[in-house]
Amino acid sequence: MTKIAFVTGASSGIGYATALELARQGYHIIATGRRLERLEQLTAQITNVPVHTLTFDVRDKEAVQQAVDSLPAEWRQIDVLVNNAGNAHGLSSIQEGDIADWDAMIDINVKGLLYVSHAVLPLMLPYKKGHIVNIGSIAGKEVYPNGNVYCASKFAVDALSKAMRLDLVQEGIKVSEVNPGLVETEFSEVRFKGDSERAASVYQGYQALQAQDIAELIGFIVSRPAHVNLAEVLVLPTAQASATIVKKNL
Ligand code: NDP
Ligand code: 8X3
Repeated sequence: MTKIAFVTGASSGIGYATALELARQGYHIIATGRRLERLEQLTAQITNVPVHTLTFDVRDKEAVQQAVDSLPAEWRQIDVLVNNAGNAHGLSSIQEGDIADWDAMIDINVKGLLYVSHAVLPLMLPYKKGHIVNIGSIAGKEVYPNGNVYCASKFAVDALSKAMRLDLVQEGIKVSEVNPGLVETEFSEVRFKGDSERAASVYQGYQALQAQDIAELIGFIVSRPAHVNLAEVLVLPTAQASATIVKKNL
């Protein structure tokens, strides 16, 4: 029987690796992001199952709805939604923060997750089954200096994941939350606005998690038996003990 996974932020990092991992498990993949060329690169790598790409900005609620409405009939019974699209923008104290960065983080990480869930849920509810996996962060469990609004956005993802689990339990839909620590992706490139040297320094002196580590965890979560829900997982590099304590050999 066909299984379909809808992955946001599949053009990079955790989302890209997750799309590959779920394809490996036999899921037909709906891969979404803004960068079409990256989604085409992903599609070219997946040869065992069909891939359907959708390009939209999760901040644009009409575009999100139009993209989901555009799905052909054979792509409309969605089994798994991975709400992964998101980023940090800047790392500044609250008094020096850039309002445009704050808007981006709240609009993408919080409102974008809501818009996508709102559009996709009607494609799950009639079947009384389905699985939503929200990508939170250790930043949604602990605040750290200068993390303020990014942390707030991920605390919101934590609250929404718990709330979605409460609201959807009677509908037979599982909600899981994966909270990674430091994962080496384009995350820091985006946070530091293309400053590659600063971005690379975040991952120096220890073995950071790789996108594949998170993808395998998501693959494990969605492959549990129907009666098992791994509701929340905090996954850290071995060298990381908290949001601020990392054992580095520099
Ligand atoms: P990347 O920067 O590598 O990937 C981010 C993905 O999100 C891209 O595919 C990007 O696609 C998509 N995205 C960003 N903004 C938008 C938007 N406005 N509309 C649609 N898609 C968007 O970072 P990661 O893979 O590391 O991040 C994935 C998730 O993991 C995020 O939610 C992040 O907060 C979380 N996370 C990351 C950690 C880390 O250390 N890396 C740790 C904990 C959580 P495109 O640009 O093509 O639109
Ligand atoms: C990303 C991990 O510690 O940079 O959510 O906030 S961290």
